This record gives sequence, C-alpha cells and structure tokens, in this order.
Amino acid sequence: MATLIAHVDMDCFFSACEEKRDPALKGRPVIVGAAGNRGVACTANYKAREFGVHSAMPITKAREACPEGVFLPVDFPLYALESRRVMDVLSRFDPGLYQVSIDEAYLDVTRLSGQFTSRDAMARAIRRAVLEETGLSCSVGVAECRVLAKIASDYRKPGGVTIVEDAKAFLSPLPIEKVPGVGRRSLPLYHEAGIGTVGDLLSWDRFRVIERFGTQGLYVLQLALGEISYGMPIAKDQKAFGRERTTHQDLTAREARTILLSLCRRLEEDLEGRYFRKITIKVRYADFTTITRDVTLPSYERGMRSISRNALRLFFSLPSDPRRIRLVGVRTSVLMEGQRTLREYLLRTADLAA
Ligand code: TTP
Ligand code: MG
Repeated sequence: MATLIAHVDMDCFFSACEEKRDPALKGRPVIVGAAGNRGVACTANYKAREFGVHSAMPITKAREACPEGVFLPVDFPLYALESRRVMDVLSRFDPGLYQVSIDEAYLDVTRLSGQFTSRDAMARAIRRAVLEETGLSCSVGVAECRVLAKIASDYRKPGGVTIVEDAKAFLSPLPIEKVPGVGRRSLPLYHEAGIGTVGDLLSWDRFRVIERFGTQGLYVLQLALGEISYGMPIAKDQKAFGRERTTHQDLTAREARTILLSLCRRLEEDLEGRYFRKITIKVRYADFTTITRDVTLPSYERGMRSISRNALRLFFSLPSDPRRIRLVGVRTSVLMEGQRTLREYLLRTADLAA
C-alpha cells in the first residue's frame, strides 16, 4: 500500500493567534511584525493581504499600503503555546507526526484513511478537529508524496482541503514556482524558455529538460510524472536507515536475495541522497535464529549500486545453510547529508524506463 501523507498548514498563523486572543480584531487588517516602524511583517491576515501587504514586507511599506491596519508586535510565547495545542490535536491522527515549523506538520495518514469513506472526508475531519479544539483555521493537502501534499495544502488557502489523486493533472496548470525549490534564482530561467506552468515543462523532452535546467528541472518533471514519491520526512538526527521484510512463506536463499535487492532499492529512496559508511544485513531463519553481518566502507558512499553490491557481498559471505529464511533486512548507518546528484537521477531514470 502506498504511503499517504497529509500536510497541515495553519492559515496566517501569527495573526490568527492574535485574533483569537482579541476577537475585536476580527474583520480588520492585522499585521504582525513590529510595534514601531522598524523591521518587516511576519504575517498579515487575509484582510491585510487585500491591501497588498505580505510577509517579509518592510513595516514602513506595509503602513503605506494599509494605513488603517492594526500593527502588532510579535508575541512568540503565545504562538508557541497555540502551536503546541495544534500539534496535540494533530498527534491524535498521527502520533509520529513530523512538525516542520511552528505552524505546519506532515502526518502519515496511510492507516487513518481506511477509517474514512474518502480521503476528502479524512482531511476535513482533521481540519474540523483543529478548528473546533483550538479555534484556529488550517488548510490540508493530501497526496501519496509529501511534496505534493505540501503544494496541495497551499492550493485552496485559507481553510482549504485539497486531495491529489493524479500528480500530472494537479501540477500541470500550476505556475512552476509552486514547486518547492523553484525560487527567485531559477524562475527567470524557466520564463526565458517560455515555461510558465509545470505543464509547459511537461511538453519538453526529458533530456532537453536536463540539458537546460539540470537536476531541478528533472525533479519537477519526475514529480509531475509520479516518478518521485517521498514519504514522511526523516528526522535530521536519524542515525540509520533500514528496511526489512518478513515473509509469510519461508524463502530459499535465491528468493531471499531477490527480496534483499528490492529492499536495497527502497532503502536508496529513503536515503534521499545521503551518504553512508556502514552497511548491515540481517537474516532470520525459519527456526528464528537471527544473524547480522556488516561492513564499514573505507570512505562514504551513496547510491543504489553501492548499497546493493555491499549487501549482496555480505549475503554471499554467509555460510551455506539448508534452513529456509523468513526475514531479510538491510541497513545503512554512519550517515552524512548529501543531495542526489544528476548522475544518480539519470541512473534511477534509466532504471525506471527499463
Ligand atoms: P506561513 O505558513 O508561511 O504563513 P502564514 O501561516 O502566516 O500564512 P498562510 O495562510 O499563507 O500559511 O508561516 C507561518 C508563520 O511563520 C507566520 O504566521 C509568521 C511566521 N513567518 C515569519 O515570521 N516570517 C516569514 O517570512 C514567514 C513567511 C513566516
Ligand atoms: Mg501557514
């Protein structure tokens, strides 16, 4: 079953907290950021946004744009308290939720979705629970890839619920800068090439995209084609990544090796380009004896080839054994941050095309 992710993002969070504390503010343009004239706006409610006020706008400019606005200083302890309340509600839906910032979180809702008639009903239930229990409004995006879930939560703000069933249909009409990572620096490159929407990029040949926009262009393309589906984000302090599978039917060594290879592939996806120095495999026999073997590499490596080569080498180093195998696993540890290289993307793309 594919992982299903919900991304929840609070609507104009700081000003919503201020409006909750002082209901007299409701209906008025509220800008949180500074008491005097120094600094920038942290956030503006939707009323203030109608005047063109946006976050990161210098306060002096915001006052010009919206003279009747209510300008408030930042009350961080208040927002932190409200944030905790929101996360408490969300953690009932996924105790392992991943909080990204003060006002947003990813939830693994794979299992939860089975309790609802539809993904939409589930997303609405999450939104309603937050609203009823905290008095604060949020927007929810649901998709099988967390990047799409995040784009989706922004799609119908404020108070919106968006379910992505089809990556291509959803992304095609969107401006390309809606994809996280396409920012101020790269956007002009797309515009120069006549690309405004993700759909425009999809009409290009894959290799032309790579030539012109490199890894990022390819990433956008793959996202839209459903070839990338990232699950839950992984905590920065995670020390190891592993995948294992228990089978219902005990396996021969040959079958176990095939499963081990598919686990290596999943593991490579989990790693999202990180480097590793240690690889461990685990084998459990039908009689429950479990053995592990590991190797520490002379230097950091990454990628599917390194994982599978080392895992298979460890597997073949096991003494031949007539017992059937009921579990195999592979793990990488001693990790270092890293991004996927273009070469790795191409290798994976070649794999996908094969
Ligand atoms: P966002 O979720 O980006 O913005 P928002 O919640 O105000 O509005 P939206 O409805 O579009 O989600 O950021 C969450 C909070 O983080 C925001 O209320 C204030 C703070 N923040 C800053 O302090 N500085 C900034 O530049 C931004 C973007 C946000
Ligand atoms: Mg927000």
